[in-house]
Amino acid sequence: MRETEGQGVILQGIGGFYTARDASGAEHILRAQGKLRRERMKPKVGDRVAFICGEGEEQGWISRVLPRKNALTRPPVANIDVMAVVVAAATPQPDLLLADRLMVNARRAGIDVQLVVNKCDLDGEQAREIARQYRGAGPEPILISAASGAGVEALRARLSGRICALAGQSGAGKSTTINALYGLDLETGDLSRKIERGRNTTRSCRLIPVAGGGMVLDTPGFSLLETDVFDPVELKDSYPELSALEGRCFFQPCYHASEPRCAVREAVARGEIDPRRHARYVELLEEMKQRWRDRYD
Ligand SMILES: Nc1nc2c(ncn2[C@@H]2O[C@H](COP(=O)(O)OP(=O)(O)OP(=O)(O)O)[C@@H](O)[C@H]2O)c(=O)[nH]1
Ligand SMILES: [Mg+2]
Ligand SMILES: [Zn+2]
Repeated sequence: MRETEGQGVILQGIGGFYTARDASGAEHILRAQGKLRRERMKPKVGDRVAFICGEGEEQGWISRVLPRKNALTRPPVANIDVMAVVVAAATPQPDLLLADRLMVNARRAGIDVQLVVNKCDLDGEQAREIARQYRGAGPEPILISAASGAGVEALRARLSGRICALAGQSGAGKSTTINALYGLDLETGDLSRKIERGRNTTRSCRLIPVAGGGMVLDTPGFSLLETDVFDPVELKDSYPELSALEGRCFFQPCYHASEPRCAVREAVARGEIDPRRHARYVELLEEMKQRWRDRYD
């Protein structure tokens, strides 16, 4: 039997079936070869893969996952240039600790982070308040209303030509934002329906090629997220506004939590770093210390 070999990017993976798009734009339905499963190499959306298709066969096989630039477990995606962390100004109440966790995981994976505050039409004051908390914490937050279109142009410019994943709480408006950005028609759902069904409207990750050579990745929201386990002293390295003061504390290394003569705590006291963002950092730090101690249990 003749076989053809190809390479492509995984757009979606559901129930062990993957859709990959090759350079010509053709899509292929693939399954993972047994050897990948034995190696516990589970392909992720965004992976570049090599595949084999038997002549006349509808479905091919993924033979190899090409080296990854980066990868995340939640959401389970690979080779992302930028992660847009989407929070709603209202409805649902923004969970900024969840947003911080997403940012930490992305930064540790070497992925750029862009905070997007959506639903500004519902509560503009709250949206600006959230943006203030992230002063110095990476690029300026982008405030949008996916419903009215306000700010969407600025976000489109920021994501242009890159592979961008939107991640965040269920109901924050990730799918609605992608629809507004690119004139698409992804399924969206109001909060009462989500609660009724007890789950997300978007149920799997999906990578969508868009005009201008970029790709956008819609992900299911979640309400709980654990940060990966790592040495707690590294946590501060994922907070740009803390890293900016690195080396200026009396104690070295400094956790920037309760140490005396800590440059970060002094910046918080002067109002240069937001106290709520710092308090959430301390909360994650305590959690990470606990999990680091328990890591062999
Ligand atoms: N008022 C207002 N409502 C919005 C806005 N953006 C989204 N919504 C609404 O918020 C609800 C949730 O939007 P979705 O796009 O489904 O949210 P999601 O983040 O994709 O949710 P999951 O797929 O469950 O993770 C829908 O009813 C949207 O119409 C906005 O800017 N303003
Ligand atoms: Mg969605
Ligand atoms: Zn310090």
